[in-house]
Amino acid sequence: MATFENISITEDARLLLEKTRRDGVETVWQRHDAQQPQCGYCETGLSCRICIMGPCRIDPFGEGPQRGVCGADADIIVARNLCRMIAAGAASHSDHGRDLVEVLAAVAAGKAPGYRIRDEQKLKSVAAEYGVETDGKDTLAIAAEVADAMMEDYGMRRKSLTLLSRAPEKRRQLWEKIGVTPRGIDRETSEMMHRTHMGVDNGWQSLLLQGLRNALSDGWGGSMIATEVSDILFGVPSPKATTVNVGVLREDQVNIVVHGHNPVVSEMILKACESPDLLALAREKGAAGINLAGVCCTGNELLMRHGIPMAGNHLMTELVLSTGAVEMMLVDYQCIMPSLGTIAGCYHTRMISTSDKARFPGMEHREFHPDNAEKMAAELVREAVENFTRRKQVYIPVQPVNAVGGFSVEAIVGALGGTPEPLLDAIKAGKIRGAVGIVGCNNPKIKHDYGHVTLSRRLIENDILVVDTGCVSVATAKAGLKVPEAIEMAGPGLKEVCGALGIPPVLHLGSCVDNVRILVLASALADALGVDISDLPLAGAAPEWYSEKAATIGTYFVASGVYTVLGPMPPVTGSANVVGLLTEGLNDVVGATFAVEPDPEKAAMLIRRHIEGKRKALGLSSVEV
Ligand code: SF4
Ligand code: MSK
Repeated sequence: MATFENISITEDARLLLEKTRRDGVETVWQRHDAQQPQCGYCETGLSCRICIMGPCRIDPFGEGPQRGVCGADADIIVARNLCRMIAAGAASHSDHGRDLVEVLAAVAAGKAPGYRIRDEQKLKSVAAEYGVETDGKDTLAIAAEVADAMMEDYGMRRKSLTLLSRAPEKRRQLWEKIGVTPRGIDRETSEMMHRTHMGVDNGWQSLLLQGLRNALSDGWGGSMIATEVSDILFGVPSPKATTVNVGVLREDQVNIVVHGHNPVVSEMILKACESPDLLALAREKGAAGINLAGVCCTGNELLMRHGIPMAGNHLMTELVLSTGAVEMMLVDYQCIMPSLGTIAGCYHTRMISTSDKARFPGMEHREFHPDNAEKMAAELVREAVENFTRRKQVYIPVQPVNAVGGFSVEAIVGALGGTPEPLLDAIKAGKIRGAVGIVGCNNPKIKHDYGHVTLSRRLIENDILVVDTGCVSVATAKAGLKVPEAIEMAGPGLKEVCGALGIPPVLHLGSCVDNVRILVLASALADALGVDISDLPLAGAAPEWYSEKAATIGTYFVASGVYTVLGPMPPVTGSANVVGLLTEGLNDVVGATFAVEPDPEKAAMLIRRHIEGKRKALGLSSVEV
């Protein structure tokens, strides 16, 4: 087992890891160690269990089998495995989007007490994109029609997704030309699963092209719908002050933590936490108040809209429980380790699963639906307050760090004075060299938060604006990069621009589905310059990714023209052809590629070189990297 210093760069993680050892609690890092050595066939993508003539594997050293029982070679097997990852990621985010559309429809039908349309303006602008007439119509009638039109995007009646219209014209023409324009959101995932069934698509190139289309159906479809409907129902985010790390838990208050991805449950929990009756009950039980905190992307959703503090990111979720300070953790879905129920059992924490599609060992299941959510949230917050008296020893070893979150595209453009022009001017003048979206998870294979923070620091030092989402956003906030004073760590140009605007050099754009905000911002910049996204000095990075959703995000970034550097290697090295296509060949297809570089210092160099190359091609000043 590595030392705590080698496991995480953050003080709260290290101190809580020591605590878990003292408490005899097993964590993700111990389980990762116990899995060593991990399977080399799976790591290289060379194992296949798609049918039960197998499982099969290909010997990468050429001494054992070179084809599966059906005759599939390394290229087919690797491509099929990657495509199934993309399909699973697209299904996850897009299903999350569908759940929000169902809430929108329930609100419109008057069947979702407690929920309402918080942003009519956004509803109307999205309605216009969907061709829904708004003049003289009641808000709920518009909401019903928008929900209906979005549901159509999930199906097979359309030739292309509605929100693709947000992409630059040149990009849409390119997608059309190469045959990757996504049609229905569910359709592309379903077709991906069909094509990867034994005996269907055995062209590794055609499989990967469908992988691009499937990822695009999420980025410009399901995930984009998730973000838009969240904004309509819960408000378009605007900059909010907040605090981060495990120190946001309060020794003197009832602590409730929300975890997962979908804001539908957590928004109702927040409402209940503000109830005067429940606050009075908390005081009766000896607590000074009710403190709601988030982890992972459900937390990001609340942070973006309400400034709710974040206790940690993916690899902190087990450690947060080991403080002994959490009265209740409520989970919805995605990135929730099945170990959490067991860990909570070592403390007084009550663990509640809330989604009909996500159950976990050691958790009580209390299902939320639009019609019962308000009532259920009040009941559960009451039970959390009552649990305060069962609390034993508490260990909250750090003080929270300040941060600012809530930078939707609307907020960024607002800060720029209503148009992206000032940002473009700063890029043209070379004060800002370019921008990078850093996204994704933590992974025990990479020192916790090291990839995120090191890469962000190196980029801002070199006058590159960073926008981040998901678990990265907590890492950079904990490192102090998300306050206006962080401009002191930026290069002179970025410092000047961010200083004048009063914004940090690392902007928090939200949760994992909110990566689509990066696509929208990139499109606005491309349109303003009259070029394609792939011409811009932009890049994406996922320095510590682990999930299938991150594979999908990376793929829709690349398919949208954004060069993307991954930290951990995806399981593709078993096929030189697939690796070649992803890292070089795609340039000729979509004008962007993947790169893989686990060392964030080297990743920063790759990205800077890419950005300077794009600047040069645009006729802007460039430097040798
Ligand atoms: Fe083996 Fe082919 Fe079946 Fe895969 S699909 S398990 S390679 S026989
Ligand atoms: S929560 S997908 S670990 S970013 Fe979105 Fe974090 Fe990755 Fe989950």
